[in-house]
Amino acid sequence: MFSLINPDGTVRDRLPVTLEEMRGLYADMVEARAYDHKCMALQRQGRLATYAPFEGQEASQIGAAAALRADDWVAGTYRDAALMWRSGYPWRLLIAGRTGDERGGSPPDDVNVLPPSITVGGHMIHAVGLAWAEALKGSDRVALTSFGDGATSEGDFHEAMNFAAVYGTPTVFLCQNNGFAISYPRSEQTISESIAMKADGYGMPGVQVDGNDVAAVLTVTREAIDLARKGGGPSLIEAVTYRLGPHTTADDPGRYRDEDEALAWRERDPLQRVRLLLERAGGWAPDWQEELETKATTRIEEAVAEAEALPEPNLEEMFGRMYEEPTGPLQDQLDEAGNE
Ligand SMILES: Cc1ncc(C[n+]2csc(CCOP(=O)(O)OP(=O)(O)O)c2C)c(N)n1
Repeated sequence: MFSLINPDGTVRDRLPVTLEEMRGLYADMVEARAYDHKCMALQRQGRLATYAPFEGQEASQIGAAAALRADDWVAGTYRDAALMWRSGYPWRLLIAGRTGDERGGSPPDDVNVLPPSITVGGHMIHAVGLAWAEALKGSDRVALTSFGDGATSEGDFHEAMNFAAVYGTPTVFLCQNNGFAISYPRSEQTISESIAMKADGYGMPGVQVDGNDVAAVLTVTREAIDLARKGGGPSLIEAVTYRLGPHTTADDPGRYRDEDEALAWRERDPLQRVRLLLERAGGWAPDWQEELETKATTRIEEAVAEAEALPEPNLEEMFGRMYEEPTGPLQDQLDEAGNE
């Protein structure tokens, strides 16, 4: 498994970024965690619908996003808010989406990030299509698709991987292996020794990386993107990480996993190791931490206020996002809803 930063903050090899860039990645992870904690609290207050926390997976998401170009495509899941935000999707729309507001699913036109996929695996196909379209148009954009370990047992994973490999589409498959698909452990999900090795069967490179190591994730994602951008086709990355929280706010992980395991993974916290690294390099101080947390909280609070201040959506907005022109059955449903 490829890694660069040890849990104690010592470094194994040359880092792919400067100290200042590492401070930036750390700041992003702090902001992402602030968002995650805030959303858990909002859901408990009844202000958000079900929420899927990503605590513990910040390095996988921020590291991968940092390797992308602003105009590349991103197709992720309900658990990928940090990846999506770092790729341009505003917090306020992610929050709005979680309140059930359809407008949360429409990012600004210049943001090439799809709304989060709730359908496990379905968006991998979209990412392959986007990448193929870019290749056919002669652009050098790539598409990165992120998904969980459980999603690799979906038919869509096979179809997407096979098509991408056969047509050499510039797609980067990022599997965040966080140990579980709801209550189903990774060891029972697939008997393959690793998820990365599944790449062999499709004829593409596969790499396993420490998903709690932001520098390592950035390095392997950058390599996969460089390869795709210069016409070398798709790759599969398995970022080995752990979901510290529940599957969603509707889940109780105490029923299917030993909480000592979660505690052990807290020792491998992706933020802590970068903090320790920065501290060793003279790039961290308690007042800077405080400043980061204050800034992050302010930004998230502003995003919540903006999402909650959106005027009530109208019925047309609920129906109008799927097709250019409404289909007959959709129009009937709209008419019926309007008459209620
Ligand atoms: C096609 C499909 N089947 C089942 C579900 C219900 N479901 C939601 S999340 C989930 C588990 C996904 O696990 P994994 O891919 O490992 O991602 P994680 O939630 O751990 O990030 C399932 C089965 C769904 N949303 N879509």
